[in-house]
Amino acid sequence: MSYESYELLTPDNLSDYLKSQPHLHGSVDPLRLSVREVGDGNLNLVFICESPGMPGLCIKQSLPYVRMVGPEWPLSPERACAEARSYQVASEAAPTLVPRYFGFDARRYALALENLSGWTVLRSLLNSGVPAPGAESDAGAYSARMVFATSFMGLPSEALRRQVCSSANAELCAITEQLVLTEPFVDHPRNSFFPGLARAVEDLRRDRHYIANVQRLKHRFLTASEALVHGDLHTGSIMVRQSGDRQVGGGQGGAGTAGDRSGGGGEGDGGGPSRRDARVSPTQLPDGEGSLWAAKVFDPEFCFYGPAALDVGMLMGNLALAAGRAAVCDLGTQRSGDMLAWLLVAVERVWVSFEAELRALWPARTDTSFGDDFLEAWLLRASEDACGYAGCEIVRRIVGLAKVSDLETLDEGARVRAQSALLSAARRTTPSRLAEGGVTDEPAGVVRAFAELLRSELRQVG
Ligand code: SR1
Ligand code: MG
Repeated sequence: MSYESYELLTPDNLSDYLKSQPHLHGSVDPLRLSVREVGDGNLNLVFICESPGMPGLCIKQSLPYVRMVGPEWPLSPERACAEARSYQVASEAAPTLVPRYFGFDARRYALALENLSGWTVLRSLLNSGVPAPGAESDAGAYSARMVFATSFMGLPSEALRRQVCSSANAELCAITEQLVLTEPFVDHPRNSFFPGLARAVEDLRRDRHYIANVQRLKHRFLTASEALVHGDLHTGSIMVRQSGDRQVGGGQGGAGTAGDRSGGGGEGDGGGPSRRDARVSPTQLPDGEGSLWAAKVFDPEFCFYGPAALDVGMLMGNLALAAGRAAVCDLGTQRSGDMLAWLLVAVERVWVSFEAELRALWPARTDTSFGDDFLEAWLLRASEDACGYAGCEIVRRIVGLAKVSDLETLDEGARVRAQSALLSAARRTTPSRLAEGGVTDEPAGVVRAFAELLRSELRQVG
């Protein structure tokens, strides 16, 4: 590995470290500091630093190895440079949808970020049986804004080529290539699952049509440098907080430009001729009473120039995993049903928001020789990619190394029931199988077909 050795931060040395970072003293006072290490992810150290009467800070430092495995799996801390790049772009392109970014210390591989102590990790909230309407739309809008700002849509071609060259994140991409797009589909020592799932896993691996689509998606992961994507957008990479109330039928749920929570329907502005609002209108999706939630996306250390729909797809897959949990969890019949219903709607809304935000931004594209018909074709393929990546994410979180608490905290019987249903749904995420279940000549129809097949698989496992 080619990085210089560096001192790891600890609760004991953070005060001295922060003294050496005067630009952070508006957020914390190094002399009156309390520090908590809160990193519960797979890779890094994360410290919440607070001083009385001040906003506080989050300091995130990359470890030189994979935390979930230990020093025997070395990993260059330079992924923190990639994460800094993503925050830099997001601070301009989607400032309300990410934590505030205070800068990067390249000597210590440490990022300084907004303290989100009042916020909750979306996965934890969902595991406790609480829906977060609004958060899924924010996440879809985040992805769209990043795609627009970093792709051919928002960048002149020379700048785009330079960005592609300077944004490689090879070591982390290799992890995703292995853990998400390769190992779960073959016999590999890092995989594990209950014996009750062996038949379903075997069937999936022998399904040549499905595996060919996984390989198409892996090939796109390797070669399609469309946009600077987050690369690991799951429900553990999103913080949420209640942001207000909404009214029944208020139409706040889906396609509003993120941050604009005031206008009925919130369709954003800049509508050009290619916007087909009727086809993606949030009023197609059930809306309800209750709280609205705001989201902030964090942890973009896996970012790279890749397929534009990777992020929405991964998130849709993780919402599907949460739906698997809701289908077998007993929260009381009414609450379980509501939770499952919301999660299935949320899968669609991630896409609806992504699509609507891109359509709203499209009139401002840099190269208007790309016309509206091109956008339609691009969105259609993106929706197929999104469903495909959702399927891969489902499979890898069930079969592969990095599991999710949504399912791991269930007892064996419930877990196998939910996982079997989810694997069946994943196998149907190829474009032609989705076409059997719905109207798939339009992007929102492709994603609706995915949500419908999840609904029908999960209906049977409760
Ligand atoms: C070895 S890292 C395992 C997983 O953790 C990260 O959050 C990514 O999802 C990766 O696949
Ligand atoms: Mg992570």
